[in-house]
Amino acid sequence: MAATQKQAFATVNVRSSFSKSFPARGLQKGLLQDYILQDLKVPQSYEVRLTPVTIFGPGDSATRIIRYSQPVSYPNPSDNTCRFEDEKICGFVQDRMDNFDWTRQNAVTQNPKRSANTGPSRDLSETAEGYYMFIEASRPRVQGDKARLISPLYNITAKSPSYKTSYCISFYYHMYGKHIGSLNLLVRVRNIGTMDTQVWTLSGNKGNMWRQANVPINPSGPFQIIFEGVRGSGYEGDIAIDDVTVKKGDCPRKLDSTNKAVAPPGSGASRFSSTAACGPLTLVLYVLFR
Ligand SMILES: [Ca+2]
Ligand SMILES: [Ca+2]
Repeated sequence: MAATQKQAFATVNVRSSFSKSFPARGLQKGLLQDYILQDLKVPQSYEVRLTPVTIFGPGDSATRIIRYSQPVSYPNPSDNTCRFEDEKICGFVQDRMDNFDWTRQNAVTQNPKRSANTGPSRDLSETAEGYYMFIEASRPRVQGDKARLISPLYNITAKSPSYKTSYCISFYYHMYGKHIGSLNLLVRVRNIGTMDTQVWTLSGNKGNMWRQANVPINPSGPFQIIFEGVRGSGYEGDIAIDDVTVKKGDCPRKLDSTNKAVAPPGSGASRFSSTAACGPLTLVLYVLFR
């Protein structure tokens, strides 16, 4: 088949449907292509059908239902802090590809039989009502189990593929207990395919207190942040987070020896993920040519 003749049609069903065709240029085997549909305005599910068209006619169609995620106005990309006080947790969602989930809790809803000597007694606000997110290290968890919490999509517009914008991710963590594992911060950039890059990591007992981390990132396109809690060697290993801020611009210039940047976004240490989460008004259609 002549690659230059290929086209792909996307059909989008809302109440009515419309189709768009776009030339599939530069196709290579194994390379992921993406195409952004920007005229979707109804917040519901979409049925997307993709049909390759060659000089010999249309090929087999692939159809998939893509659900619209709940619009969130908070946090927004400019300056907002998620304190996890609302049960919608600012649009953060649990990863389903990991081993367990983060738990939302406050001093009132804490299990009275919870393990001593680990986890926070209150959230960052020091009130009994204030919520935080944490990973519970008690059974049935085993060493190495991971729980990921994924942020909404921060929809920045890249002016060119090489254009990068500075953001500062600030958050508070509580890592108290003799069996504390690791807390990792990943950035998932959506430009060419989807790539997860670890931008920060911390391991081990840091004492019974909330500490702040400021992590600079330079994403080259729309991005999500992911908190990954890793269960350590035993049950005294609860890890909690609170007050997450994603702010455009550089991080405040203060030295924090607990911060440990491990890799800038886009450089190595990548993990592929196929999770399909949509921004409010943009649907990214991936086309994998085989
Ligand atoms: Ca809180
Ligand atoms: Ca999970």
